[in-house]
Amino acid sequence: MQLFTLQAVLATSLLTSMASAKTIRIDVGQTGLSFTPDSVTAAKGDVLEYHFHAPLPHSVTMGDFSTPCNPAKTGGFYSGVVQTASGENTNVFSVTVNSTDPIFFYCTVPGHCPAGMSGVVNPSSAQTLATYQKNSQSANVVAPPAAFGGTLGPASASTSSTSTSAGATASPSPTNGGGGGAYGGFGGGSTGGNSGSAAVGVSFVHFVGVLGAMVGVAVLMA
Ligand SMILES: *[C@@H]1O[C@H](CO)[C@@H](O)[C@H](O)[C@H]1NC(C)=O
Ligand SMILES: [Cu+2]
Repeated sequence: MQLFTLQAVLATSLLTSMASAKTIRIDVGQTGLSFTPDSVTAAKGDVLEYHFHAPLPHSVTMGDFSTPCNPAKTGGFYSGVVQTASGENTNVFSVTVNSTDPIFFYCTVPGHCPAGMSGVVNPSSAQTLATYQKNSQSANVVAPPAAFGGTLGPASASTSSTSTSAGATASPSPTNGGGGGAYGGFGGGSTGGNSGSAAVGVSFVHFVGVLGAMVGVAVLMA
């Protein structure tokens, strides 16, 4: 009886640990040729969710620090070019973060990456966005042949327009007067996200501990 209770407690905390992956919203082309925010901290398992805005076509693809505006030589992702008629696109591009190594990303539409349309996940002191963008200014822009490495589809409930930026999408023009306020709010959230990544780290340790305990219980029951 006690073992079953213990199992229930362990299973619950296991689920709690696994639910701590974050969805990180990044707006694409909402404020000119830029990603907002253009620098984020993410843990393994977190999901980057790119939200595209009118009027210009944009894309997002993973690059390498050493070759700005060119696709990553191994792995990565590419959304394909996304055209948005007005406001915010109903589809978002979602990609899972698989490690805490720096991930540079940029827009493949001609001219955009050299103009500074790039960003980074988990920058390091050796690989900064400032250096990447400086080296991008004279780079040739290359796009992967086809979309891969993520999914293009409706946003998750937590970041959908209706729940976080109804004012921005209801606006018929992409001038984003209202959006500024909504995304100011998001900026605060992203700070929370940074401290959240520490929490995810703790959760992972917790998760490993829980796994160990479950193995112990299985041994006891055998
Ligand atoms: C993470 O792994 C998945 C599955 O292999 C892949 O599709 C995705 O592109 C990877 N994410 C990154 C940031 O490379
Ligand atoms: Cu672009």
